[in-house]
Amino acid sequence: MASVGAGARVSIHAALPMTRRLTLCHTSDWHLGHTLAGHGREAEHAAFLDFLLDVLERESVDALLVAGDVYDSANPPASAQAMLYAFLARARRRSPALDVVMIAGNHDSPGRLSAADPILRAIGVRVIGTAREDMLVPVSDAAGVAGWVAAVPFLRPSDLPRHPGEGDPIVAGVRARYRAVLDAARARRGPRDALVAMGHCHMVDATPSELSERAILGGPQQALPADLFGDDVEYVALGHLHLAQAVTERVHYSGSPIPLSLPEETYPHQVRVVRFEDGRLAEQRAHRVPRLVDVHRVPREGPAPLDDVLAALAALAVDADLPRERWPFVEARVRLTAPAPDLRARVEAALADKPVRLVKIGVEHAGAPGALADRAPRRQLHDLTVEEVFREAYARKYEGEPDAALLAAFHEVADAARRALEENAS
Ligand SMILES: [Mn+2]
Repeated sequence: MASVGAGARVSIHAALPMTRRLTLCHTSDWHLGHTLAGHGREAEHAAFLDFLLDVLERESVDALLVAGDVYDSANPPASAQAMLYAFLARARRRSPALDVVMIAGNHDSPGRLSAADPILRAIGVRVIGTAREDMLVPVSDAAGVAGWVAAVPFLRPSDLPRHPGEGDPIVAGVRARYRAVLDAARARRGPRDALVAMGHCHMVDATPSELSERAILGGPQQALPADLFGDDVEYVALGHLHLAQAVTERVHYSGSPIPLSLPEETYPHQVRVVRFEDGRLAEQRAHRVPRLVDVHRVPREGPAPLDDVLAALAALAVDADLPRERWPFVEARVRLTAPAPDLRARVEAALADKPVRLVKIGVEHAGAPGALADRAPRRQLHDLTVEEVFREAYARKYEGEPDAALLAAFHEVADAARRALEENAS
């Protein structure tokens, strides 16, 4: 449905009957089926999809663009597939004219994702898994086709033409792929149709997250320049990076809707609503996704001594009435100055009566890192006794000297190993 109502402004195109309006919603990196240290994310995904349905209806969105990593893995669990199909059916009921365009990301199986395309077309959904498929998708407002989407999925080196032309072969190959689809759109578009591109890739100058995005397309040239898309492309909806960010005024990553790793806890998770008037970009706005499950990194600033961390964990204030699927995720961030074999037990004890889910005990060692061979004075390994090697290894991780009990335990293991070696040799 196009939103041409009482609020419509008189535009400079006075000769035209009314301004042509098209509204897109851009999202990506849902990672349906994701687990965090074994904990499912279904409740968070379900809450996000409810939120998204509200946005689509409230903002009178004409087309939803999902820019890859729909699923977390190439072999998603049945529950994740059921969640996607139920969402598409509900979207169809609530916004009957909605178009949906989905592309495969590097986490998705291209063939598996687009296997459903022939049947999903019947309800206005297009799914593009590989560059071998038709990547040009028209999207409509209430009056008919109002935009053309070059829906290019995540490209693998084998998806690129062999001899694409000048410069880095990967960049030139990706450029050639986009040019072919965009040229087809240029040939078919009406004068007031919007030209839009989608992609799942890493652009130059973009900020990757610490843990949950694999390097893609391989090699140092994996980052692509923003001039990949022509000047007449009014908006580019990208996926892959989980931190929402603008590459240029018109080229955006929507980011993931939920934190997919602990460092993503600080991200302003969002979806973008983008409006066009007569094919030109007119307005874009981010809608923050409410956080259903809290993430507590303790302490937030970084690793601290164990006793401080245990005290902070014990002091965590948590709503006791939350259902289990909303229990906060917790990371303990410990800086060790001496071995602590009972570390996990002590962390778990500090959290014992709290409705939280411990996902990680991060350990930083206070010793002097570096290879043993880098230490002065430089000596050959065969000049050292086994105890000296053990003391050096200890010093890399911890402060001070190993205590007598630890040294005795070390010698017990070392003697047993020596005896076993001698028996083997004889
Ligand atoms: Mn992703």
